[in-house]
Amino acid sequence: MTEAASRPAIVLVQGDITDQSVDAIVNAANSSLLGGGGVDGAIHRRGGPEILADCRRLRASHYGKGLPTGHAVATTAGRLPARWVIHTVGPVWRPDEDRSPLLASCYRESLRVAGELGARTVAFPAISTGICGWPLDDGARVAVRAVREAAAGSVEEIRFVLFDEVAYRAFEEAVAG
Ligand code: AR6
Repeated sequence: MTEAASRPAIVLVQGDITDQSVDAIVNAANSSLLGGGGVDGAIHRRGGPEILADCRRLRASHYGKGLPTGHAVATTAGRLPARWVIHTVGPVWRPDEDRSPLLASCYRESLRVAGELGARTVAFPAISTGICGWPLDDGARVAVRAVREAAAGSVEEIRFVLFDEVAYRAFEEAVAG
């Protein structure tokens, strides 16, 4: 599904983000940058040790205390069919607190980094909707609104890669709504 506009096209794909041939793949990381489960685990497994080596260098330099929630930083994509992985840290969902500005910031900051790199195609997972527990429908709405409002620089295509049909449908509704 493609959205025609002067803004970057929003494309929805059901599948595994590590299969995507794009300039930049966004990783739903944690602040340690040293790997984890979900998308993070899949990206490091498939991308190989070069990604972790870059992450360790970031921890040893600019991000000694880790990458804060809502921020984004790029590394090599190792053996993935992409040029860069952009790591961002999604907020854990809390029923008693609206943390959606932090989730929106993940998308906005990732696009800012992608634009600085000159990336034209960027693949996003549904950040925070797995281990972080964010309800899928709301996570999809925040994601779509954030990328529509963000400055995208060189980015021509924003591809949301949804792992299953439920996630795909949630994003389809968010794009339509
Ligand atoms: N391709 C596309 N989407 C995927 C894939 C994949 N290979 N694998 C899972 N998803 P999650 P989070 C979907 O848990 O909630 C890690 O331990 C999944 O179904 O990967 O942001 C990190 O280190 C869900 O819809 O990320 C952090 O500690 C979405 O991707 C923490 O998990 C996000 O699920 C981040 O949690």
